[in-house]
Amino acid sequence: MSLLRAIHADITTLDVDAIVNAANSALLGGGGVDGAIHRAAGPRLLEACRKLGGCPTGEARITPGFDLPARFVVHTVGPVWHGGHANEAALLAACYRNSLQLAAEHGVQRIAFPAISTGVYGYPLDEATRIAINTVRGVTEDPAMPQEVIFCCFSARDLAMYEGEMLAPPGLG
Ligand code: AR6
Repeated sequence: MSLLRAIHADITTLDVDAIVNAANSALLGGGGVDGAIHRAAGPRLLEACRKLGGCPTGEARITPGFDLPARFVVHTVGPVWHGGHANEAALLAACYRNSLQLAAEHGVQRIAFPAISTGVYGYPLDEATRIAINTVRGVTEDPAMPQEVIFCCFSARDLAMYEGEMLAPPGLG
């Protein structure tokens, strides 16, 4: 079982083995956390992403972190919120699961996630937070998974939501 914690920070500043990018399926940059990661990693990140040829929703790809303190960036593509009946929950859970799997294959021990899909993609924060925590808890029962998973919240409101959900009994809600 990994250590899970939530912090309030800019994910581009974290000195961890891998940070996760909430990307789009082109993997060619964008706004939000994606834009911040590309700015901080430098232009070599875009070059590396071009070679990946995109990524379907729910899947993950990995690149070096280049100028970031983090050694790797795991790029995953969250679902756009369409009201909850377009497989959004399963796709969001797949983002967390596939990102952790890919990170583990690269020897990552400490990994930080942003709140995938809860910005531009419009996923309601409470539901997205529950999926993030429950999926990570389930996956990291496997000892081959990263030892420490950090939920990197970009606002005090997001941090309060994560802290509340982490204290709630697993599986409820
Ligand atoms: N560190 C940590 N979290 C951040 C940072 C940061 N530096 N900047 C923003 N966030 P979003 P999405 C938070 O919109 O909803 C992009 O254009 C933000 O407050 O970045 O998955 C992509 O290219 C929010 O909590 O990602 C896609 O087109 C969370 O990161 C699209 O947006 C996710 O918000 C993906 O949308």
